[in-house]
Amino acid sequence: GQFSGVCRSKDNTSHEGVSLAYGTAGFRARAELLDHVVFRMGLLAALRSKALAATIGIMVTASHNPEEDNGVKLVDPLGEMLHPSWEEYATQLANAEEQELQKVITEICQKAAVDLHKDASVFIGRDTRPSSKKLSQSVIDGIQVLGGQYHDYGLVTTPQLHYMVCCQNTQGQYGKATLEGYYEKLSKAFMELMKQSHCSGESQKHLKIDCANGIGALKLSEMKPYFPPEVLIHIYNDGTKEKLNHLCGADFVKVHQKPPGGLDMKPNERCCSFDGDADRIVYYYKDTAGHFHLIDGDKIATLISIFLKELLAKDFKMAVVQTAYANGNSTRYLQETLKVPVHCVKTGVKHLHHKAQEFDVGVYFEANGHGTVLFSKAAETKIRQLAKEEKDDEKREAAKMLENMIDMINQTVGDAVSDMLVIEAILALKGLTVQQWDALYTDLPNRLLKVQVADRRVIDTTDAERRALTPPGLQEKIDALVKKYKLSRAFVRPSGTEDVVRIYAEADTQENADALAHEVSLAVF
Ligand code: NG1
Ligand code: ZN
Repeated sequence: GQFSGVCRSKDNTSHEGVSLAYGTAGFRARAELLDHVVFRMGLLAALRSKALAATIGIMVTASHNPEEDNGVKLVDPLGEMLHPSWEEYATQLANAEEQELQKVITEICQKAAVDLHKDASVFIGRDTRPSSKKLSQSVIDGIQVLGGQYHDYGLVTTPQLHYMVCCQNTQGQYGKATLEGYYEKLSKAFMELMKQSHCSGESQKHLKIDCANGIGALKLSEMKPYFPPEVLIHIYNDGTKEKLNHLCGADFVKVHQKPPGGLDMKPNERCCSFDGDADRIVYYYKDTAGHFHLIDGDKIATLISIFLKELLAKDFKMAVVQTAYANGNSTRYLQETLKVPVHCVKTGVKHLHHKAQEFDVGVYFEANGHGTVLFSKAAETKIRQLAKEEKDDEKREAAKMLENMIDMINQTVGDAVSDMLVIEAILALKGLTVQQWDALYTDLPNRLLKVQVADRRVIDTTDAERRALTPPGLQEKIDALVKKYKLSRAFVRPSGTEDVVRIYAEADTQENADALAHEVSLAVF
């Protein structure tokens, strides 16, 4: 029949008892459970491509999760996350029994008005996990079963794949859909901005980067020749010695609030960490007394907002989008000191991205370091026009800076390489040291915990996940615990990527934040 070949050898049958849901970051599991899932996501990518008559992306990665895990996620035509209306199809396909597969495909085709005779085009990328190569081969098998075309980019960062998909579907308007095109676009904008910077302190130029033993190291090394030799980036944890994400990377640094292994930090040196697929970044340094200072996604959003606000003409509407995990003092600083509107949305990049699209300039960051800046089409056109035609020298220079920022920022998704260049450029342009940046505000002490429960789905939340609706009584217990401490806040939510419930607490001291988080975790059982 028309689906001949849909069924695959035995190792692709779904594994009994393992039910997967397309969550915050696609599917994630131990790599050996995923072969049939990625094959089916190859099918789904082809279906989505046929439905939209556009190129769809598919990335094999489990980001910051252990090397033994893997995952898969789809990328929509403009580089966004898969549209939520299709997440359900992804879950249905991934969990279908082998003999039901054809039926499920037919149902999806009916519901989503897919014409199977249409062409399909899929871009594929993968991270450096040992299991990724074989899994991406299964993705290709899935695409080919439905007669789709594909381009396999091989080893790329997640945001590079998003960039390629966007370039392809905008007929090159966003850039060239090649790695060279990506490196050229970003490095050119960076060098243009550096020309506009007047500070040339030697220490400004040194940056140590922990690449989590992942794809970021490979891609940064590839990018290095695009910069002149005075740009001094030093790559650590490049994957040649240690395991991916093991005691290093952005997630490790953020969660443990301590430096990664494999990177020797001298006092006041500017350092940063990427995660395993290079879509997150956090900065940090050690002061002369040896204390570790984390500069997370909230402080990155703040730095970028300060810079953009100064350059943007008054009539541009700018806002910052955060999640409930944003440090309370970052929100306060943005609203009260900087006077920028702040919006809180549910965890997950798709929610932040969607909200940020409502503004001329939308800055969004998760506290863990995933984020970017979106410029509306109208704002971008206006800025490019001002950069060319504005008579006032100062205003024209400002517009030019903004134009280069637009070209350097990966607007499709958070991108550690692009964000790093943005931050480095802003620090240089403003003549700020990492200590001055850190001193903008002081983080409220906080603690993030996770606990395993029988069924995490019994917790249902509201108010951008800041309040629990179910189980009954839980929110009241949390409210009572929060009242015991000063400057306190706490919430719980089921993770979308792990089988755990996450607990977040803030308070006036670290001891109190730890105690509150612990007490809330006991209330969850
Ligand atoms: P979950 O597992 O749903 O909390 C985590 C991160 C998200 C996001 C996704 C995707 C936290 C608290 N949660 O989601 O922000 O980055 O992974 O990678 O950091
Ligand atoms: Zn990631």
